Amino acid sequence: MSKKRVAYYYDGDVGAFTYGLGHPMKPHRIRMAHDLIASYDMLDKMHVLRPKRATPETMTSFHTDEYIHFLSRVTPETAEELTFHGTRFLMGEDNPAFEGVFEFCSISAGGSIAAAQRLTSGAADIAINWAGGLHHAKKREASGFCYINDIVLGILELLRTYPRVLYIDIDCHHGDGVEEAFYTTDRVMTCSFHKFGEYFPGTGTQEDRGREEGRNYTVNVPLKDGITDESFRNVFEPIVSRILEVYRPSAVVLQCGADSLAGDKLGCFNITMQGHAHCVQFLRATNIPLILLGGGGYTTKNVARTWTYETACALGIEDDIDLNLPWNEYFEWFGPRYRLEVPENNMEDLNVRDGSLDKVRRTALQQLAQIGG
Ligand code: VJV
Ligand code: CA
Ligand code: ZN
Repeated sequence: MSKKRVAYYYDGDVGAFTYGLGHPMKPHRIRMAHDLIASYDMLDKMHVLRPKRATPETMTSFHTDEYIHFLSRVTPETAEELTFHGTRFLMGEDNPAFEGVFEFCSISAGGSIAAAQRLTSGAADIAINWAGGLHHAKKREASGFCYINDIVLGILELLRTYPRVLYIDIDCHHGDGVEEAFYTTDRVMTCSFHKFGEYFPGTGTQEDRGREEGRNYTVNVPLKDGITDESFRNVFEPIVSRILEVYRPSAVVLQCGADSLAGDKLGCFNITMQGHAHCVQFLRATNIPLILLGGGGYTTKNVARTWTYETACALGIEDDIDLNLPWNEYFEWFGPRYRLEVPENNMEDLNVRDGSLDKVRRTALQQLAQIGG
């Protein structure tokens, strides 16, 4: 099945929100990606939809009433008072109470919930929300640039129809918020690939593999600096293939955090645009209903490039794409080469030097052998 029905969720307001001067998270990159997607004439090849904003009530299917009540009211002016001087809800430098923070969250969450509904209704094979993927947000607090966990909300929506959902997270950081939400259930398997060792948020060892009914349904793949396309593929493909065999998910949610790309401002991996997009191609080829979400990504022009290319992969038109960028609103940002590429650099791959990559893969596959079926 080569042609797929793709639903693409985008709200034209999202690019105007700002976390504040100097903050690495820039919602503007979503608009840059959208403009590039438009300039490649991809919009008329998919259903382009503006998501309904998520309401406070829908958000409380995961978050506490108290936290949502707080978030829906907080402003830059009232933050000090409403957080009891920064002692509650984990608002601070990583998670500032910026102007319009709740509206931003409701766009992000609204997109992921709508994407889930588009799959369960059978109206799409693949649904995309580049404004989603905010995997650190917790039930009762913000964390790591994330306030509302749109991923958990989207998965909960999928679980109303599907028996089993697979969540895969290729952001450079550990997908701790999603892992925690489904740690004790076998109806969601979570699998995060991430940098581990003196790195935010500090969780995600292979010892953490779920509890009770969820035992073995949490898969962590801790990695070291400098992982290349080849090394990444050497863990991603065998682990995800085995998961698909033993778990047989009804739907897959892929968090496409772009801070795993080479040259990212906060990331430390050496993955190219093609290597990153290979994960999308690999999951698309399984013919399982698929949601693609954004996430991290701090070298904004590379984020825009990669999410554009991954949109083309969802459509199955990546081989027809001209890697010389077409004229677009932000063309000058993409110099000096003006190409759709994120090349690798010369950093050392610390995962192969000491055989840690093989060890991590072996441990993950051993864990998956414990799953009956
Ligand atoms: O490492 C941390 C936490 C600190 C305390 C807060 N200071 C600001 C930084 C160190 C321990 N936080 C990480 C959070 C990373 C979140 C990643 C999110 C995702 O990609 O996984 C999904 C969207 C961190 N790393 C870098 C920064 N914070 C950082 C925050 C800033 C900043 C520079 C760096 C906030 C404001 C400003 N500069 C002006
Ligand atoms: Ca990850
Ligand atoms: Zn990240």
